Amino acid sequence: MKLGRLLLASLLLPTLAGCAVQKTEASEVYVKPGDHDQFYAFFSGGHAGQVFVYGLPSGRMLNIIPVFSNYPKTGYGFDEASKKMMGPYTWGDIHHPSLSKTNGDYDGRWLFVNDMPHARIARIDLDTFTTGAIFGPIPNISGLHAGPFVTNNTHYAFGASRFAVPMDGKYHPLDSYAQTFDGCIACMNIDQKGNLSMAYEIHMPPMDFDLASSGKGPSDGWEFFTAYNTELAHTDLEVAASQHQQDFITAVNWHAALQAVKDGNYTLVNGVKMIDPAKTPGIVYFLPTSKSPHGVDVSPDGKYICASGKLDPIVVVHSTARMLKAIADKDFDGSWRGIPVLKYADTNVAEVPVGLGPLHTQFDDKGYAYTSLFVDSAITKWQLGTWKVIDKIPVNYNIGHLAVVGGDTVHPVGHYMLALNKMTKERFLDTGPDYPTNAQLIDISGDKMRELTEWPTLGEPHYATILDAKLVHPLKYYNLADNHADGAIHSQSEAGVTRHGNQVDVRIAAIRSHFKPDNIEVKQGDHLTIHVTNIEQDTNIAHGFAIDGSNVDIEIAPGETKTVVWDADKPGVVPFYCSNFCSALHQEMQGYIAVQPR
Ligand code: K7E
Ligand code: CUA
Repeated sequence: MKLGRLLLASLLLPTLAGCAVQKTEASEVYVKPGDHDQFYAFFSGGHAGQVFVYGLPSGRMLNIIPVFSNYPKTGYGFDEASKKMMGPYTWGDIHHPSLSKTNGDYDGRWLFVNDMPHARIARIDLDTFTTGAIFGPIPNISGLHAGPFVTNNTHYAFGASRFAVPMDGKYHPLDSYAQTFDGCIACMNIDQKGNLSMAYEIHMPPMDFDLASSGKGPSDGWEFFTAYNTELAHTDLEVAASQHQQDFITAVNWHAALQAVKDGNYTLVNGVKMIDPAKTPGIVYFLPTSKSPHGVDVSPDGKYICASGKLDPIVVVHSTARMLKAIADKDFDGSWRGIPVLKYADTNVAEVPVGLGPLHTQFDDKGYAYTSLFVDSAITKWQLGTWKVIDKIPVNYNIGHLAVVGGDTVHPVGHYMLALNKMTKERFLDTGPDYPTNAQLIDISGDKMRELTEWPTLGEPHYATILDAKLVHPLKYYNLADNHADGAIHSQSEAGVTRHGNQVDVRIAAIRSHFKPDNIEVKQGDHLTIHVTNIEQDTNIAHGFAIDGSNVDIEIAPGETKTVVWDADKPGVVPFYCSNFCSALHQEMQGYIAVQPR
C-alpha cells in the first residue's frame, strides 16, 4: 500500500514541476505561517550594543537582546539591576558572538559577546534570551576587538587589545609608543554557571590584536591571534601599519600559561597575574603570515590555521603539526622582543589565491572552506588539503564576516551560510542617508554556492553565529515560587507600602488587569524604591510599569520582579500605567502616586 503511494507520488512529481512542489530559492526559505525556523542566528549589533536574533532560513527577526545599550521595550537599563550591570556606560560595540561549547560543539547554554571600547564581555543566557552578566572592564586591555573566543569546553574565554596603551596608566609621549606602550592578551575563567573571572594576562608588544580562534583536535590547548601593526606605528596607520610584507599570528600555548601561573611566574599588574613571555619561554610564538591579517580561523579538525591578510589576495594556511614540530625542534628564525619567531617555510602549507581583501574563513562538513572578500565583494569556496579554489559567488556589497551553521565548531553543518555585507546600496527602498546593512543567505549544500535570499539588518552586524533551535529550551515564564529577588512578593496580599523615615519601599503586584496597590500616598521629599512583581504564571503575559513624566519604564515577565527608584520631589499627583499590552482591560491598568506637600 505504502509502496504503491510512493510510486504514484514519484510518477506525479515531474508533471507537478513548475507548480508549488518545485524547489525554488523562494520555497527553500519559505516558512509557512505558524511554522518555526530551523535555526537561530545571533547577529552582533555593532555599536547598537544589542544582539539581534533571526530565524533561518526565513530571515524573520525574532527578537532584540539588549546587552550594552538601554532598551525601553524590556526596560533594560531602566531598572536598578540592569543599570548596575551596565555600570556607567549606556552603549557598547559588539563584534563577536561566541556560543558556549561542549567538546567543541555548541551546547545551547550561553552566548558571549564583546564590547570593544569598554573591554567588557557579556553573557547572554539562552534559557531566557536575556543578558545575565557583564564582566569588565578587563584591566590592561584597551579595545577588546579580538574577543571573546571560548575554548572547546567553555572553561576559558580569550580576548586581546586592539589599541595598545601604556599599562602604567601614565602619560607617555605618543612618539615613545614602541618603548612605552603595551599590548595584552587576556584569559578569563568561565565557571559552571557561566560567570567570568580573570585567569591571567600576557604582556605583549604594542601591536594591534585583531581576531582569534581556538585550537581544536591537535591544536587544542592553543589560541591563535592575528595582529596588524608589527611596524609599531602610532600615527597614520593606514600607511604606516602597512609597511611590512608580513605580520604575525601569535600562537599561545594556554596549558603552558596556566602552568606558569601555578609556578608563580608572573607579576601583578593592576590586580591581574601578568606573564612576561620573554622571561617565561614556551608560552608564546610568532608565525609570520600574510600582510595586515584580519581573521584567523582554525579548521574543524584542528589541523590548519588559516589567516586572511587584508592586503594580500591569499589565505595563508599554516599546519598545526608543522608548527608543533618546529617548536619541538626549536627551529626558530630568531626572536622579536624576546618571543621566538617561527620560519614561514616551516609552518606554511598553502597560499590559497582566494581573491582581493580576504577577511574571514568558515568551514563546512565536507572539507571545504569559505573566505569572505571585502574588496571583491564575493565569497570564495576552496578545498582543504588540495588548496584548490572551487567556486566564487558575488555578494552585495563589501562583505565582512560570513557564518556557516556551527562554522567555528568541530562539526560545522554544510547547509546555510550567511554573508554579512557592509556598504549595501540600492538593494532596498531608501530610508534616508543611513543605509541598512545586508544579510544574504547562501545554500552551500551543493558544489556551487547559490544565493537564496537577502534582507536588511539592524545595527552593524560583524560576526553572527548560527545555532540549531533544537539545542535551546527557552523558559515559558519565571517560576514565582523560586523568585527570591529583593522586594519580590508571591501574592496580592503581600503588596503594600512600608516607610523608614523618608525611605519608602513599595511592593506592587501586577496581574491582569490591575496593580495592587494602585493608589499610593507619599510625602514630598520621599525616596521611593518600587518593586513590581508580575505574579502571573502564564505564558506571554508581560506587564509594563511606567511613571508619567519620568525615566521609569520597565517590563516584567510573569514570575519576575523588577525594581526602580523614583523621587517625590514636588507635590502633586503622578499617574503610572502598564506600558505593555496585556489584556482587553490593559488600558485600565493604571494608578496614581499622590505626593503631599511637606
Ligand atoms: Cu571583521 Cu570587528 Cu570581526 Cu567587523 S570584524 S567585519
Ligand atoms: Cu498589564 Cu498592560
